[in-house]
Amino acid sequence: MKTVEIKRLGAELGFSAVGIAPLERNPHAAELDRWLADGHAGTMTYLKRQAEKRKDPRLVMPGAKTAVVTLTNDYHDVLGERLEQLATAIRALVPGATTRCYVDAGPVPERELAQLAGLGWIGKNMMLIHPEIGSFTFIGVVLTDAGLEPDLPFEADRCGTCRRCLDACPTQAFAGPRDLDARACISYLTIEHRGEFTATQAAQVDDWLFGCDVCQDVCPWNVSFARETLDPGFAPRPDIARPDVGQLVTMDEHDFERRYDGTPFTRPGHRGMRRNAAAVVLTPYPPLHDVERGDDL
Ligand code: B12
Ligand code: SF4
Ligand code: SF4
Repeated sequence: MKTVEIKRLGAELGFSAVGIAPLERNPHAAELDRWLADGHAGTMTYLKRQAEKRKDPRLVMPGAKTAVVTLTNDYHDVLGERLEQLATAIRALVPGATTRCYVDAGPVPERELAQLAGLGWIGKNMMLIHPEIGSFTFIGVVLTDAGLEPDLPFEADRCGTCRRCLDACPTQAFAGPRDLDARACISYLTIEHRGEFTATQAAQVDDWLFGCDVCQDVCPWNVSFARETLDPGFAPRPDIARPDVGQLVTMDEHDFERRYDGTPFTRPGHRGMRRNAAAVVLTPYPPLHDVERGDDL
């Protein structure tokens, strides 16, 4: 009953889907180990540091028994607030229960938990695909020790013989189905990679300034089901949706912070976004020390 009530509250809060996963050892721990050993994580060293917890999410919050997993079809700042509201509702419903919320940043294997919570399957592009809303979703997780009844895992693999995502990737970043070498992925290069680009990396980035969605755009499950969000909390900001690439190359740190504070561009930061913009316009950019203090990129 509590589970039904939590799902109802989740829908009321604006989540597209909510499911409950049991916390147990990650059934795909070996895949994670192999992926890391192959060097596919590039400079994302935090993934190695967090590996033990990703392989056994019970270590993330001792005493936690289940994960309440949510899907939302847009960006995580708003999602974080909603997730806190859902956690508050769980604590109110189960007196004495404790909760911890995670969106993207923590050591939680989010796609695994979403599949275990029955919210969809992991596609060949590694995305969690919900059969009715596709894969343009963000996953939010509330770990809790409240005694909740878990859902059944989503066992089917609805990719079948399709391989559109693997073939469409502009940089052929997939070593195989469900095996992405992040080092060649435009999303990794433009958002997570630390350091300057080599000539090869700059060429791979081509005209992608920030992230890439090709392996989702071509997926039949998105072509059929993905819907643009109507949620006002996620309305696109024109300065982010269509930034002036030429300006970004020369923008100083102060100006960057003024314009992009609180946006996803702060993840690569001023240096990273200038580097991306320079790769897009393929022109050398002014030496960094002229315009900003050094940081650890
Ligand atoms: C590191 C990371 C990246 C890296 C590496 C991506 C990757 N494919 O691993 C980079 C920077 C490239 C990246 C890119 C993107 N990311 Co990202 N990323 C993460 C992060 C922080 C960790 C993922 C991770 O651990 N990767 C290592 C791999 C080995 O683990 P895994 O992805 O969990 O995969 C497991 C399963 O595939 C499983 N497995 C293997 N074989 C099989 C077979 C079966 C049958 C099953 C069931 C499972 C299974 O084993 C793996 C290990 O447990 C998560 C958030 C989180 N905390 O989990 C977000 C996350 C995965 N990213 C997300 C998003 C949205 C993106 C982008 C779309 C962003 C963009 N537009 O640019 C792209 C998509 C690229 C892609 N096709 O994957 C979302 C995905 C939502 C969804 N619906 O799936 C997440 C969950 C963040 C969030 N909270 O919403 N990301
Ligand atoms: S996000 Fe783009 S570059 Fe990365 S795997 Fe998907 S299609 Fe390839
Ligand atoms: S494009 Fe095809 S193979 Fe790739 S995730 Fe979608 S259904 Fe699966």
